[in-house]
Amino acid sequence: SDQSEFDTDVWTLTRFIIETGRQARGATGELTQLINAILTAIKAISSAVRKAGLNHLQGLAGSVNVTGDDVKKLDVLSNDLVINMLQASYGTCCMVSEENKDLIITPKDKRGKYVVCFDPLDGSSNIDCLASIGTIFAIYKRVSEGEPTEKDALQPGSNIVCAGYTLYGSATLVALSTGAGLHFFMLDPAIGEFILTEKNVKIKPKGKIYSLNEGYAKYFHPSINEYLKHKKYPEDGGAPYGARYVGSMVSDVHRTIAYGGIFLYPANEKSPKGKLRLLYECNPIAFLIEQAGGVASTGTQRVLDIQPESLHQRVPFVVGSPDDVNEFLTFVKKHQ
Ligand code: AMP
Ligand code: P6P
Repeated sequence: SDQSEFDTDVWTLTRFIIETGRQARGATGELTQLINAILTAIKAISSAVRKAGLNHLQGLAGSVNVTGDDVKKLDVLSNDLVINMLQASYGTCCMVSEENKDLIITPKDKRGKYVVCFDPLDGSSNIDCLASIGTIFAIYKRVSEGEPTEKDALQPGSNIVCAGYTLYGSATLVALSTGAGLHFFMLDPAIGEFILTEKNVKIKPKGKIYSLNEGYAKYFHPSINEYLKHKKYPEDGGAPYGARYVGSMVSDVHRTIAYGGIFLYPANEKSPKGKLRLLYECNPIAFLIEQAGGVASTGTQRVLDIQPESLHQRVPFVVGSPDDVNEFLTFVKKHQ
């Protein structure tokens, strides 16, 4: 059994958020309650993801499991969990989910002042091969009065109050920021709490890894292929970069923050705006990367400055170590 000493003064994420809430003058506790509701959904998703293999086997027998219950696909189950936990927190007026085409309006009697944009299970195409998947969220204060509208959700990422991602990997990790640094927490299943493992995480100024799907090379803008050539055959005789690509953005982004380097999902001829969605993939990740001292760009502008026009709009996305992203931007400029 685990012989490590039991920490009787453990810093859980719940305690951390209560602490930062106490330091926020005039805070009523509504945001604290909302963040803790998201964490409840994330713990439940983590449990479901860990059992997915079994459910999936049951799922093979069609859409019902061996006991005749409907086997909800993991991404639908995750979506329902987030929506239900958030609405039950009385902290939201509306939400945007990758799984829902339209704005999700919170029932009148449960409304609060926050808007949450989330991807309940990003990378779900990787579930069946057991590659890591994640949950991503961004929280804003509503800007409208009365009935919530899309305007409440179509805010630039620079208005984010809190954002985070969860990585259901070899362990379950939450990366979170309320605008005062990026912090990592690991789930301790023994007590069902996320434990603070790293405060004020900072990304390296420059890394040695590039990460993108080179299968689209045929369709990339010349600036991308020129940049990649420079990474593989450095003219200055330096060592080439390593390549890593999981195909699950939270995994690729978390590795980029942990080890340094650059992650790109650029536009290509087949996807002229790229693939990743601004509201619930790019903005939260851009906010977190900047909190870690990194850079998040579309290639032509800072992601957090974009004024969104539609709930599911896509943008080209390049994030990572400042020296790496800025070097990439010089290749874009050369071609403009
Ligand atoms: P509230 O009254 O709980 O909705 O909080 C009002 C504002 O205080 C929020 O929009 C945040 O800017 C800040 N705040 C509240 N709770 C927290 C927290 N737990 N951590 C960081 N900032 C917080
Ligand atoms: P591609 C997963 O489906 C996802 O939305 C992101 O998590 C990931 O970065 C991207 O798509 C992978 O897309 O085109 O490389 O398979």
